[in-house]
Amino acid sequence: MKATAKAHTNIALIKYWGKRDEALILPTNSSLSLTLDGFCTTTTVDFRADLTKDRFMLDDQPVEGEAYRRVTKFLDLVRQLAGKENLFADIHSKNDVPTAAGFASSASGFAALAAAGTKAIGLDLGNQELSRLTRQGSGSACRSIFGGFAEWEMGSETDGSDSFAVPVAPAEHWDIRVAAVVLSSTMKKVSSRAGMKRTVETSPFYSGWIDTIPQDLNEIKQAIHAKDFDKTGSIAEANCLKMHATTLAANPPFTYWHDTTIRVMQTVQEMRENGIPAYFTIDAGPNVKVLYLPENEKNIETKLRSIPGVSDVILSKPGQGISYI
Ligand code: 2P0
Repeated sequence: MKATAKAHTNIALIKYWGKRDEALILPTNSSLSLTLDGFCTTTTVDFRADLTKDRFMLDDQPVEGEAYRRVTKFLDLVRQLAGKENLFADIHSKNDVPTAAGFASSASGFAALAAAGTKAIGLDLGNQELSRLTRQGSGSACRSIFGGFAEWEMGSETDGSDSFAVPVAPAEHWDIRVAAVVLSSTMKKVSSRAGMKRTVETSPFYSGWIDTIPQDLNEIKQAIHAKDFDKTGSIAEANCLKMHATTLAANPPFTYWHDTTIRVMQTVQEMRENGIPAYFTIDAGPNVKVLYLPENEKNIETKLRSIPGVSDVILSKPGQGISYI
């Protein structure tokens, strides 16, 4: 009872920022992302009758503690669904998501684990059902089931039955690019889980964030379908700024930005003023992701690499959803 699956990470253009149910991982807003080809996790799950507990190896190292607990807790859901509560697994994961790039490896990680785990235990789930299950491992992971652009529909049911991702446009629809700008200095990080919780509970700006999501989502989907780069980029950039504004008003206040983060943001805005279309987005960390079109790749990469405090620039294209190996 063994299966291997591969999944790619995704970058949110309309952010998921806040939970209405922490146990089931139900969001307070719908979100939309682009799955990237450069960063992936490959996971093999082997359910074996001779095991008395799960074993989890990440990049050939045994994992314990909180990361182990999250993986076994997720496999409990898989076991429950299959009616095989007493069957444990050997899990081997390989991460090709450079942690320094600031992409959440939990997105590709839980998508690959869900795909391999369900297949290994003999479940045959459709992508919608798989996305709904994956969501309970890590919210953003439910979008990585699909390639290209995907929307996580927040749903309204208390049991989470209508909260899963749906495809918006496949990777082949539009060759839009993402440069991950890696900063050389690090800072103490508020985890995205803790950050979104504090913001929901204390930020007076949070209601403003929620109020503007439906319009952002509607408009960006139209822009993606029309391959309107300026519209897609400007909505994504503004949405990112709104998310980060909520953290500044939280109690206690916090920000994920570093001085170099702001320098990269300003450089992107200057590039636009000089006629090079580029837009930024930032997740729960100091690194910046820059959206651009293939014809401007050379120019943009050179400019980003020249910013003091930038240690690397990693380029990526739209990627595919989960696959089985
Ligand atoms: C996103 N982020 O939409 C947003 C934008 C960070 C900023 O999803 O608690 O690791 O496992 O559901 O998915 C990061 O949060 O959080 C995230 P959990 P997750 O990509």
